[in-house]
Amino acid sequence: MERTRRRDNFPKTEKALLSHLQQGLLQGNQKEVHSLVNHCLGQGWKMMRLYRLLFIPVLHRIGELWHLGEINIAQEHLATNIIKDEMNFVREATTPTRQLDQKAVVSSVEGSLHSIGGRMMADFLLVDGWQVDFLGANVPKDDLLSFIKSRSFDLVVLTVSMREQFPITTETIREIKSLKQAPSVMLGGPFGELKKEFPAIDLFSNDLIGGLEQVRQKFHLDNTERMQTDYLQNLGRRIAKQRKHKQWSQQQLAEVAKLDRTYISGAERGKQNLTIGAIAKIADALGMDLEDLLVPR
Ligand code: B12
Repeated sequence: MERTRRRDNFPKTEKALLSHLQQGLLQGNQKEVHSLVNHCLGQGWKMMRLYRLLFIPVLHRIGELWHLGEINIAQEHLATNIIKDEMNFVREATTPTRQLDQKAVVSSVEGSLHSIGGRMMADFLLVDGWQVDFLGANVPKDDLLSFIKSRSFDLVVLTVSMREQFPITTETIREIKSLKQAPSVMLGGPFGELKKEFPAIDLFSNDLIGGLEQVRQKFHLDNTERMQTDYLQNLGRRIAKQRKHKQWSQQQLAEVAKLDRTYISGAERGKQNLTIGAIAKIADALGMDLEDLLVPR
């Protein structure tokens, strides 16, 4: 009972959710943070939305407070580690949208202790169907090189977080690019014009979504499949909502629409690639205009 009431009490707006998350992190209240994340997942939030609207901004706010001396390193570490735990949870709770043959390795350059941006990029690639090895922070250049040589990667994703790391980054990229059958290299971090500093890189970005889009373009992995999945899931939700509104069972809807119950069940779960004819029958049975069912309002 207590659980249900608390879940329902989470703020509605993204801004308020972000403040709530920040408060939970600063209090070190992992349970509350976890409930909030669970709540968002329950509301249909996807990994990318959670990272983009909550995790990244809250880490930036925490960084700002640390920079201003309003919180100490212990508090910052606790908050960061709670977010890392929640990222693990979200990753486990997310099913990749497809399975690709492409392999990537994601690593921070030697000397960089910042690994969360790279972890997030690795998660986006995983969900996008890539096979990913995530190495984390501060990987010595020579060890990274021998790791890359020992497997065949299509893409190496590097994070550089501070200017002091530029010389070792240049060196790392040069050595990767001189390998036989060199993989593509993406460089990410907070800097704008990385291509000027590192002409040998294939892709660069100072934001994660932009980075993912570049990877999709470079490897010709368009997202029509993902769009179809999302569309079918939303369509299924609209069907289920209208059916429940009429207080019908799936069997009742199937009978009126002259379709099989398993077809209706698959459609509501977004698992059935519906024909226009079937959608028309369902719309008709539910007393809806076809357009109202096809197009979200
Ligand atoms: C957590 C944290 C740490 C943790 C890191 C833990 C970990 N496992 O990663 C620890 C405590 C280790 C740490 C150490 C340090 N930190 Co620190 N840290 C942070 C903090 C609070 C959050 C960083 C974070 O993960 N953010 C979330 C990620 C997703 O955001 P992001 O890093 O900004 O990444 C964005 C872009 O850069 C880009 N991006 C990043 N990586 C990648 C990768 C790819 C492939 C792509 C495409 C894009 C991309 O996309 C992201 C989203 O927009 C920031 C505050 C802040 N403003 O970010 C400071 C911050 C980054 N740290 C800072 C500093 C100064 C340090 C230290 C030097 C402190 C010290 N005196 O020891 C050391 C650095 C040591 C080193 N050699 O690297 C400064 C950096 C300033 C700068 N760039 O010059 C910041 C900004 C804090 C501040 N306001 O001063 N830090």
